[in-house]
Amino acid sequence: MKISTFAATVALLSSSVRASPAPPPPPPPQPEEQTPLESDALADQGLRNLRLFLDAQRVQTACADPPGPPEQDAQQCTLENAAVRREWSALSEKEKKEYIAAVQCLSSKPSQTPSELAPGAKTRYDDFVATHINQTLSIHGTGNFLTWHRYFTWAYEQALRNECGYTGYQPYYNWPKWADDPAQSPLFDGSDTSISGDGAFVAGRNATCIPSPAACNIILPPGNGGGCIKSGPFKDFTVNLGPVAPTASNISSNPLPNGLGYNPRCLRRDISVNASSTWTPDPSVVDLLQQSSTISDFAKTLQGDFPAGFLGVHTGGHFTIGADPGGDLFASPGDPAFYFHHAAIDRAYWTWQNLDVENRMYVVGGSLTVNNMPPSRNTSLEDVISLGFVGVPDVTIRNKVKKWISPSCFVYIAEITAEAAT
Ligand SMILES: *[C@@H]1O[C@H](CO)[C@@H](O)[C@H](O)[C@H]1NC(C)=O
Ligand SMILES: *[C@@H]1O[C@H](CO)[C@@H](O)[C@H](O)[C@H]1NC(C)=O
Ligand SMILES: *[C@@H]1O[C@H](CO)[C@@H](O)[C@H](O)[C@H]1NC(C)=O
Ligand SMILES: *[C@@H]1O[C@H](CO)[C@@H](O)[C@H](O)[C@H]1NC(C)=O
Ligand SMILES: *[C@@H]1O[C@H](CO)[C@@H](O)[C@H](O)[C@H]1NC(C)=O
Ligand SMILES: [Cu+2]
Repeated sequence: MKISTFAATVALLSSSVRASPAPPPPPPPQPEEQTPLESDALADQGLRNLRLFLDAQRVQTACADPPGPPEQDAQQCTLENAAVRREWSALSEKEKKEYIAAVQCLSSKPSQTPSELAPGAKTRYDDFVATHINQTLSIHGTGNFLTWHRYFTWAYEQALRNECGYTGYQPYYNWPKWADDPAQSPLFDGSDTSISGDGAFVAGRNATCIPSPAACNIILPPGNGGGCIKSGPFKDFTVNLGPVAPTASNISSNPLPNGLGYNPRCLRRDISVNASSTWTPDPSVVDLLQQSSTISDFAKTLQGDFPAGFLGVHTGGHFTIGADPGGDLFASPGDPAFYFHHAAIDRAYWTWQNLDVENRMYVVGGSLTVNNMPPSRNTSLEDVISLGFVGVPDVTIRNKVKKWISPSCFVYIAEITAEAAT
């Protein structure tokens, strides 16, 4: 079947309805002090729960006589030896620059994807984009969405470390903290310790309609960008793959219908205060974490219900970045910002699991097809996640739901009060 037929069911597709006004005046400066976020408090609560759970498990293991089969994973990975993923603003200037240099390194190394499968995959960075494009319609709105993206983000972190000498872990972008003004966040402020900022302003653009112009249930007005990013470390970054389902207009189309052909172009962004302030402020994340009683509820609330006019935190975060390839469901990992957003998605999943460790560890919900269209069997813990030419071993979902398992052994720490030392 053609991608475009499927893509019609995937509501990141959208288009144009209204002409945009001139860009608004610059926003007032952010207050220096921020009140603690309730969503961060829930993450901390989750971490305390996890510690208690692991301590209890350790006691049980120690008391077992004769010892039962060793809980190998728990022994290999503890809270003490887990990797710590931090918010970008908690990294020092040196750590930020090391991360940025590693991404640039990955995007200068040769691809491992056979060129007959993806002629547009030129770099190691592109191997990740190609895999995501290739599997888009079996990893979104499906039961493996959370675990697939957990493994994908981990694999990227490993490539930065093992192939490009990065010594830290994948940082995340804490949506609510910057929801009022993402372009002023340390991640997107355009400085040399950011991952570059907004695109150049392109006038005369239409709003984005979701799920489609015919069903304009959610309207996202154009932001202050839309064009190529103007400054910062990724100013000269080249996007090679896609588009497949672009929401930005005026992008040269890919030579191949599957989006895997070679289509070099600039990285464009359209940072959207409308998307972030409407869909990712603290109460939205708190609701997601507190009101989702099952894994299916959680995944559904996270990914939105477009016919009902609900964009959700996941798509809201993608459209906070926007433009090309950020606003393209298939090609979005072509913007390095993707991994910060998806680390935050994974942190939300991790937090939700930790809020009820015993009941939320080995659960999976959803089917094999996008929003179960056409109907398919339910996802199973034994289903395999394969990341193609990203080059990591195939794993079962069972292996990824348990987050402290080796090799993906990590915790998220907010460090909301940490002062970034330089
Ligand atoms: C795309 O997926 C197919 C089916 O799983 C696989 O055979 C192929 O190698 C993949 N291509 C890329 C570029 O990963
Ligand atoms: C905006 O939408 C109008 C009406 O659908 C269309 O004619 C026009 O080409 C669009 N403009 C852009 C820049 O996409
Ligand atoms: C569209 O792209 C062309 C060529 O890159 C450029 O000259 C033109 O200004 C762009 N128009 C808009 C509305 O972005
Ligand atoms: C976002 O844009 C929509 C559509 O233009 C508008 O109705 C809404 O008020 C905007 N929200 C914010 C917070 O700017
Ligand atoms: C999938 O799981 C749901 C929820 O547990 C259940 O209601 C449904 O019948 C299952 N579907 C199939 C095809 O087994
Ligand atoms: Cu994705």
